[in-house]
Amino acid sequence: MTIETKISDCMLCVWDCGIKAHVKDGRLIKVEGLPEHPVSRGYICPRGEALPSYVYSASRLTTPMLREKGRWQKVGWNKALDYCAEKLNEVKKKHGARSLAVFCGSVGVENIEVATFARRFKGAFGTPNLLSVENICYRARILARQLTFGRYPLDDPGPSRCIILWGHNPDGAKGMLGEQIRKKLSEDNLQLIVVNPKRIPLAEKAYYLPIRPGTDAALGLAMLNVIINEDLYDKEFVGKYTVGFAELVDHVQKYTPEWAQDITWLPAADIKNVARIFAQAKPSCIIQGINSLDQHRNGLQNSRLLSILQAVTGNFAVPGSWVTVPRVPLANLSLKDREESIGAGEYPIFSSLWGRQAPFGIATLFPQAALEGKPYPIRASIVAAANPVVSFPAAQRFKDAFASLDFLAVMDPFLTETAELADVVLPATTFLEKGGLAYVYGVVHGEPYAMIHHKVIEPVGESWPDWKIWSELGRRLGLGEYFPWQSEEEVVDAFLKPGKLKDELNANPLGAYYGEKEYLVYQYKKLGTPSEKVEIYSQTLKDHGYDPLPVYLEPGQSPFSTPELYRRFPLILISGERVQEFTHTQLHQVSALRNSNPEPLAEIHPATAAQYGLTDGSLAQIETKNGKIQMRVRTTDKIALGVVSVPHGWANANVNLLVDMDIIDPITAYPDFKTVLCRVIPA
Ligand SMILES: Nc1nc2c(c(=O)[nH]1)N[C@H]1C(S)=C(S)[C@@H](COP(=O)(O)OP(=O)(O)OC[C@H]3O[C@@H](n4cnc5c(=O)[nH]c(N)nc54)[C@H](O)[C@@H]3O)O[C@H]1N2
Ligand SMILES: Nc1nc2c(c(=O)[nH]1)N[C@H]1C(S)=C(S)[C@@H](COP(=O)(O)OP(=O)(O)OC[C@H]3O[C@@H](n4cnc5c(=O)[nH]c(N)nc54)[C@H](O)[C@@H]3O)O[C@H]1N2
Ligand code: SF4
Ligand SMILES: [Mo]
Repeated sequence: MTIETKISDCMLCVWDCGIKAHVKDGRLIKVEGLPEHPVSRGYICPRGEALPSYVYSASRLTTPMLREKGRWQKVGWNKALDYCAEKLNEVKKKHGARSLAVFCGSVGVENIEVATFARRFKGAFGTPNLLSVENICYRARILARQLTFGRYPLDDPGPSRCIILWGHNPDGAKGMLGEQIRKKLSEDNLQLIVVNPKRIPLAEKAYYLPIRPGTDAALGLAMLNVIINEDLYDKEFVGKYTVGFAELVDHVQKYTPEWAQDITWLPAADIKNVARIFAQAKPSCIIQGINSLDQHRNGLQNSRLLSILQAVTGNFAVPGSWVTVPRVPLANLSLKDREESIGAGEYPIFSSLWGRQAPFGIATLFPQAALEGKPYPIRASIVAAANPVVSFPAAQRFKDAFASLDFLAVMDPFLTETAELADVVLPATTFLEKGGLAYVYGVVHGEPYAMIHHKVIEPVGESWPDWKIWSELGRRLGLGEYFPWQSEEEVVDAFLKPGKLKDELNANPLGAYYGEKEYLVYQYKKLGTPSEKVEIYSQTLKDHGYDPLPVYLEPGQSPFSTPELYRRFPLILISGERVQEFTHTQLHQVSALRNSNPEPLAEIHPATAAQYGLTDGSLAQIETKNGKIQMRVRTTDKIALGVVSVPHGWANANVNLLVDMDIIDPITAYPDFKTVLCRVIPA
């Protein structure tokens, strides 16, 4: 009997915590946090601790499967890949290469190996259509910050005196941040502000603003009004390093706290107080929920407002504010597109900002391309590391779209709801069974740190790592020249450019810092905006026909914008608050996690529940104009009156059946996940 302890990292979610993996006779038996890891510092969540049950779950796919006469048949890799190649060639011949869409989920954009090989394959095959969660997650806030600062700064809360948790509940979505804030609250003179329709646990220790969902821009504009009119902005920073402040001064005059009070349902006095605290504390740092503000018809502008709040108060590139880090020096293994992806013309900034091409097409246009052939037909898809029929909005339409294809292959360690629609499923290993690189810590944590991801165990069953599946499929399509690598070591080598970082990473399993945070970057570098300054006023947005300064837009559905609909659906549905047990649609099969979170629950204020004949534990039907689902109610006075918070990721009570894409952000094509009008009745 041999027990080995291996250093690795958990890639079950974007935070990529360091782990110690204990392996007995080749089998993973226990996982612990890694105190020496400089970013996660020993933190591990229940999902990380449950990794042994996840990786050996009985529902793992262990061989490729082909659908023959409507039934799954286990087949060998040769047969499965030959079949995929034959079908892909057929579709290419009939409809052209662009009729293939490669579809990636959150793992499929965050995991460098998974993302790069998907991109490389689509380039080699000749389709421009790589569709991904970037159309519903994260890209909007990156774009908003790039438009403002010319680069992408992230929160640097360690030294902050004031933190605003704006639409973010760290205890569910980023446990290590929750711990860090509690520690700061006990040691420091930290002023914490929480903006959230739900009184999250950290709100108990904060100045709490229970905002009406979808009205964050009104709060942001009114805060700017106070900061400017009370002379609380950073005159030196604004004068030397920004453009467009004068326009902002005029722009915000009409957005008074009294105006915002009626919209946000927050007292004007609170809005004023919070604006003053934020502007005066210094350094101050807004920690924005990754998508609570972005998944809105005005999402990019919501995020822009937060950037402007940071900028006018001088909270940029100083410790404790928003700070950029240098890019990790990795080789770019993507191939150039020969044509534009679907939607590139309609969403030009999303697709290309200042000549920087986005690697992704507009995923929310996929159903239209598959079902209606607009702008041209998409007839085949390879879905890698995504479960879009559950995770995407307008779920029924996504499901219909995937079901309508001439060919669908899914690469995943599990038989997901999307895989159930496929012609072929290809069993991918989980991250524990392959080596590679850790996520890009600079982009997710704002830490200029990199790590080689170390393999922990051998592949389960006959599963293969993504790079190998794409490479072997590529070879069968005559594209072998694009996939010259034969082993994981060769793949990692191809990513790491020769140099200091490569040597350090190879020498140190814990990883290495490759640079420093770029404090005061505006003093020694030109910012990447056209004016080379911080752009409060964005000429780029103006040139594309969008508002150069953010305005307030009522949510697409609301008591005020759609009063008729509101009469029938008088409650506001917010969806997708993260819980420690699950990552989106994943991990529901792991019993330790399922026992602690056995079923989806709709959170409703007891008074709201009573109004509709519901009590704690009643089974309710939740209905919007798009559909209905059932789940039990949890009554809690932590949630604002008239708001219903429903989790996402549950296939049998899929909240995305209730969400549509009728009104999407004109800049990013993001749907509105957070402000859907609904009603609840006893089921
Ligand atoms: N209503 C509502 N819906 C939402 C959200 C919301 O807030 N509200 N949030 C949205 C957001 S932000 C996101 S990011 C999306 C996430 O949407 P998805 O990314 O589609 O969701 P996941 O369930 O994480 O699916 C990831 C899949 O990758 C597989 N996988 C894991 N590791 C590997 C690997 O190494 N290789 C391969 N090939 N597969 C692997 C998993 O088994 C899983 O099936 O959900 C979105 N959906
Ligand atoms: N455990 C776990 N962690 C995860 C994930 C996971 O699936 N599981 N997914 C990862 C991914 S891909 C992502 S994108 C991130 C998501 O990360 P975040 O977007 O930060 O997720 P939450 O903190 O749950 O954000 C939702 C919060 O916003 C509040 N909210 C809802 N609507 C509004 C609104 O209109 N205004 C305001 N101000 N607040 C609102 C909700 O009440 C909730 O507390 O989490 C990541 N972390
Ligand atoms: S699942 Fe938990 S342990 Fe794993 S990376 Fe995410 S937060 Fe860390
Ligand atoms: Mo996400």
